[in-house]
Amino acid sequence: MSGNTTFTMIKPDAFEAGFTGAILQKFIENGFKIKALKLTQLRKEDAEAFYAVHSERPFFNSLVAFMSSGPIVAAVLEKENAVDNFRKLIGSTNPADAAEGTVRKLFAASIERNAVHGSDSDENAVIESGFFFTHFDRH
Ligand code: IDP
Ligand code: MG
Repeated sequence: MSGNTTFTMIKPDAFEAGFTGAILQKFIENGFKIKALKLTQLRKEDAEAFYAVHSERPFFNSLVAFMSSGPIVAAVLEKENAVDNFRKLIGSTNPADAAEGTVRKLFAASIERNAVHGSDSDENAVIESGFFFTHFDRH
């Protein structure tokens, strides 16, 4: 059975460009409820930990530098089948491949600076939410 929560970040490119309000509006319009929301900034070591699964990839150092370069907005979102529905809403990792109307198609500049994060599984949604929010915050 699929879960009803996912985790997202509005990444430094989209925050810096002033797209936070428009992106949150997209989430809400598409039926996602905001369960937790936080403006914060990752330190280099936070970004390394968050993206540890990608530590062997050639883009890792650049990704960590980018993700710690400025403010981000972290959120826990609720909808049925949240992980899959949210990944459909944000579109492909590379905005050049993302479908019309998706968040990355609308707001992302490049495969690295791709505006938003979305969890890839229910298990990771829980882990990633816990990275930014305590259990209490999610209720
Ligand atoms: P996802 O965010 O769509 O789940 P992942 O493969 O998990 O994509 O990659 C995590 C993040 O790493 C991406 O969102 C993007 O910011 C960055 N990234 C992924 N692939 C590349 C690449 O080929 N070059 C540069 N950055 C990349
Ligand atoms: Mg991913």
